[in-house]
Amino acid sequence: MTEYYNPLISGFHPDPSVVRVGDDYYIATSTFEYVPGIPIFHSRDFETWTRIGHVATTAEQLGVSDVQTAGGAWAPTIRHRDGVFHVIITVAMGRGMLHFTATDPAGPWSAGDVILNAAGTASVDGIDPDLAWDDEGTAYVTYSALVLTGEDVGQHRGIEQVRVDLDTHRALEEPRSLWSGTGLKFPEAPHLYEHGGYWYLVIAEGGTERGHGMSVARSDSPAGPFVGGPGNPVVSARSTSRPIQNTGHGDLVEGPDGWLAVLLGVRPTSMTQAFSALGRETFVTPVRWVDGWLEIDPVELNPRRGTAVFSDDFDEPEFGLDWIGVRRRPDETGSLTERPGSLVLHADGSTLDDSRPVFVGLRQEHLRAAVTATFDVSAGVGGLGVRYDERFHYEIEAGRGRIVARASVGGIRQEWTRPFSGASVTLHLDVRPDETPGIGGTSDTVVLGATIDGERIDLAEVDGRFLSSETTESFVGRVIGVYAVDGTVAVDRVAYEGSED
Ligand code: 6LW
Repeated sequence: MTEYYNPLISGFHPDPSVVRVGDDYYIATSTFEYVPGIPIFHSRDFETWTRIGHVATTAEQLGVSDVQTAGGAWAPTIRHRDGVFHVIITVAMGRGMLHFTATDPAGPWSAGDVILNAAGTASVDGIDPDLAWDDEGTAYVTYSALVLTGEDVGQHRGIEQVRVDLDTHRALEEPRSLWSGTGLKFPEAPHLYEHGGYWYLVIAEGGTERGHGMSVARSDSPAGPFVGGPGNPVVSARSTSRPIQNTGHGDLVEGPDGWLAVLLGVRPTSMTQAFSALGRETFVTPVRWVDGWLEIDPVELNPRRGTAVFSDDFDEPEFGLDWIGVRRRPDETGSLTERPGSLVLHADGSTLDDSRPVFVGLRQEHLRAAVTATFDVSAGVGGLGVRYDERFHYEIEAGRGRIVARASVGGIRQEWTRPFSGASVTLHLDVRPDETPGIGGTSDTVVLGATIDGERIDLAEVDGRFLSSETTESFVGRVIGVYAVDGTVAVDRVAYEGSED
């Protein structure tokens, strides 16, 4: 039984990387097309984690302004050396493999430098880069050589490595192939550790879905050759009924009471554990070094109890750290100064079907959630919605004489409409986990409603299975937010309540 909460960081926070600096711990996670990107979390006890900032505060730092869906900020590695924090990451279909530095992990971070190949002609071509230094201070970038550019795009060359000059951001050699696992698909998420006289290479393999796992090899040198360990995979939930599945993509750290692995997982529900509504979350599990090899415990569910509450009355001139926008910053789509005490959203012709909606959102971080948003729609049409991406989203909107609930599922659309002539309205988006035991269940139900003249009216109850990482085949998770599609709307308050019960 883990003593730590699991999920450790709930909601759409995949591909975690962790670093310890003294008694402080920091975690960075993936953010894909969302801005700001690459959140940094801080803890001193490995229980309470606080979002303290972001590596990338603009879309341009990542190159995600027009990035295709599923592309963007994948899998960071966070490390610390000689007083400097480093984050290395590949922005897929964006700027490529980038290196950021900061002296304060809360930021500001550098603008991000591309890690160039030895010829200096392009980014090193691979994902999930790790950064490690040997005793002489030589920097090693070890990565998963999934080819993202050129005629070989989509090919996978296994785990590769280059020594890099971090001053010039240029590889010092051609890529070297390293041990790439036990033969399962998608060897990725490599991390190097020096421990007990060996260099260890920990990777994910099997794919980030139900076959996911972590495997380990060791060598006398950071450059290999590496030899796989006797007990691979050292952690996996595949072919089990564990409540946490897809466990893999882990990073090791010496925690307050022993070594730990921070890794991704999902919490699929329904009769066959088919649907992970929140997407891939961050989990933790104990690790032991035994006879020169790793033992990693299965990941145990230990959710935070009680109801978490978040609200924003938009009284501050800047967005809080929880807010994210799609391919642009929240303050590029909404104003907190135009009408003090309100978030003003000016429609620009886009809707939630578009890649750059006028949308400002929060991650759904609990299996059960109730979100309300109070609008002034006297001059436009706006609403409250939950999205995976442009093809998969549910929303309820008001304005121009009606209230509309809508479900968009891969091009299939259904609407529920009622007349509405008011100017002020509170919209509701509730997520209710399914309690149907066994056959006939689903993940959850999304209820879309409105309070009109003090009376709550629910327009639709929509099966939540179509907003899960499996059905959308997505790397992200649910994001719930407010948006505008016509004219100008003002949002006076957003309130989120969530629980795991
Ligand atoms: C990440 C890689 C992966 O870079 O997905 O499926 C990418 N595996 O490890 C985005 O999470």
